[in-house]
Amino acid sequence: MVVKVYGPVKAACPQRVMVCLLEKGVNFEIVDVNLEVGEQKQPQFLSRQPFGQVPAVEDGDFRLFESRAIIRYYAAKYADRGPNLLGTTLEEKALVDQWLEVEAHNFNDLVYTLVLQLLVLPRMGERGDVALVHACEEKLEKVFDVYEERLSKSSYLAGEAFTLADLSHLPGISYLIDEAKLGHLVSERKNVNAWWKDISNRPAWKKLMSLASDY
Ligand SMILES: N[C@@H](CCC(=O)N[C@@H](CS)C(=O)NCC(=O)O)C(=O)O
Repeated sequence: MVVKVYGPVKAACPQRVMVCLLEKGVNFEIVDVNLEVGEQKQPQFLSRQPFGQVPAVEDGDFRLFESRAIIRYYAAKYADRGPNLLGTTLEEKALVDQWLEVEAHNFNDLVYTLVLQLLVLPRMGERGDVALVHACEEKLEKVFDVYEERLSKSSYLAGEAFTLADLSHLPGISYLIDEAKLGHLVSERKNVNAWWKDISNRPAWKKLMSLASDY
């Protein structure tokens, strides 16, 4: 039975799941959830994701939400298919987890706030908070400085192979560059820039971007 991914193909969190499935060569069906009209807060969707957010997946009888839990699940379920996204040794796995946590707690919140202030609120006719935008940008500069240092020592965040730690950053960095017009945060850093060029040129991400542009 084909995996169903609930969430718009243009939204960052569902993209995290979709790019993982594409990396693993797992067929999936996208079930659109219209965030603009608040479908994610309707009882029918809340039964899949009680916090009213996308994505959620349905895989036969099994349902799961939280994008990073979902990518860990599929990386493990299809460990023998496509690239190894989890690491092999205990230490490699721990490093993947470490950088996934960094993405979730140090990086993502800042990107989320910037996108909200710079794009979502203005689209709703509200003004973004300029001071908050500056504060987030400054914090994000520091996060990228840490990445720059890390990527001067290894090709990918968790070591010498592309893993979930890198994959999980694809939607957020893409939003920063294409939507929030903050690409300088990446391009001004030699190692981060080379890493971004590498991971964003992977066939799975390119395929997802092409799917998203057709919607
Ligand atoms: N921690 C959750 C966050 C999900 C999330 O923030 N989803 C956003 C889209 S990227 C959403 O549903 N926004 C609409 C809303 O919160 O009402 C995950 O990673 O799955």
